[in-house]
Amino acid sequence: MSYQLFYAEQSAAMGVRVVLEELVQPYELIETDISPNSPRAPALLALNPNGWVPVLIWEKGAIYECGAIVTFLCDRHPHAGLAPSVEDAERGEFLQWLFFFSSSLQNAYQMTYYPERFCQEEKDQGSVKQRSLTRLRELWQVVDDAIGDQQWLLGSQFTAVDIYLFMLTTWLRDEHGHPRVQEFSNVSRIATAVMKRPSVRMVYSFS
Ligand SMILES: N[C@@H](CCC(=O)N[C@@H](CS)C(=O)NCC(=O)O)C(=O)O
Repeated sequence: MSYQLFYAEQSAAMGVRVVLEELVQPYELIETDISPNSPRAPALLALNPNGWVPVLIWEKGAIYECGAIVTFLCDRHPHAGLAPSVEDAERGEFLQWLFFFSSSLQNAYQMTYYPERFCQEEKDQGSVKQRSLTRLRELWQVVDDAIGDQQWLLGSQFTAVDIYLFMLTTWLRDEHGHPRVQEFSNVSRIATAVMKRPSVRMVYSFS
């Protein structure tokens, strides 16, 4: 059975799709509308009551949470070397970045996009937005400093966390007051390298 992926353009499901491409696994996309004022598809809600993508369906069930899905896929298909194995010294760092991206960085993005979800009073939205923009910059700086002059986030081995990093850089938007990726030269270098991969060019429709 091929995988099925609840999917929307510009969402975290794109990163999962790149991972599936890199793993050369068959999959089917279930395109779904996640725009703020649209109702969520009942089939999506049945699997993820939060109404978010990505959700991955596999032969024995379905899972949500992007970081979990990425780990699950890399571990199921270790031949591609997209994740250090549990015995490898880099395994801990791999998990660290995956969790940092999916909890801290992704959350900071959410707060800049949807400040109304993070405060009770409308008057506080501007303050939430300002603080989260600062936070987003601080968090990217942490990643940039950690990379230093390494080739990839984990050093010399390209892994799924580099794909995740790339995906997150595509969410930077001038209209939201986000920093430009070029402000973080090490992040930018890795994002540019990831962008050249055939899997990424296909999923993100770069020519
Ligand atoms: N923590 C979740 C967050 C998923 C998430 O926020 N997905 C976004 C797209 S990137 C979404 O479905 N948004 C719709 C909404 O917030 O209503 C994960 O990492 O999978």
